[in-house]
Amino acid sequence: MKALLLIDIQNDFLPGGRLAVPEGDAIIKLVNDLQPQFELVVATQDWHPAGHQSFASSHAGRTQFEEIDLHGLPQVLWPDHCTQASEGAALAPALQTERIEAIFRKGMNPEIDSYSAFFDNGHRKSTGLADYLRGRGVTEVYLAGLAADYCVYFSAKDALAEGFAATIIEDATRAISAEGWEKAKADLQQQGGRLTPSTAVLAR
Ligand code: VGL
Ligand code: ZN
Repeated sequence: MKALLLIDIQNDFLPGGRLAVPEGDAIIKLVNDLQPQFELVVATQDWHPAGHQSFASSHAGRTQFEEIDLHGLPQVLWPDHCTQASEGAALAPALQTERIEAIFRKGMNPEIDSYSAFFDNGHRKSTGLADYLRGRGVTEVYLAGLAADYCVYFSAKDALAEGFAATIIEDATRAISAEGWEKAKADLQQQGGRLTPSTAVLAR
């Protein structure tokens, strides 16, 4: 069984949002068109408390997009984004939600970031997504959403590690950094991950 994972399609990652991904809005129509091709659609939301330690504003004298060491892990310092229940954290209004069976939230622990839909960045705590998918008979996941080089990439990587086949629908994602995305793709392919254009999925 194949599931579609819609990663962080939230206002703050769209143009005009607090952590805007270039052309992030361009994926939404495509994502809506893709949903009927899957028996199961699951979404995630980045969902940070105010004062989250991934926010540059939580570190005096630090600037946005700088990298620091946070409790032993490298951490990019982001603008404040996706604060719990804010407008920025809401799913994009143009995203069709009626087929989304479950929404997994992540990034609630203020001390650690959580790019992947499956685990926090230290792999300490699971979101429960892997067990949920296994319980629904899923063996293969397809990924779309934002941002390609962060949350989509780390979700695909963890999906592979959890034993799922993982395919990123390449035109249904956009990256923060083009260079970071190139590296991420090479790494994923090396681990057995796949990339596909949406045309191949829509033609099924
Ligand atoms: C994301 C940076 C910080 C993402 C979330 O959804 O890719 N990126 N928080
Ligand atoms: Zn975040």
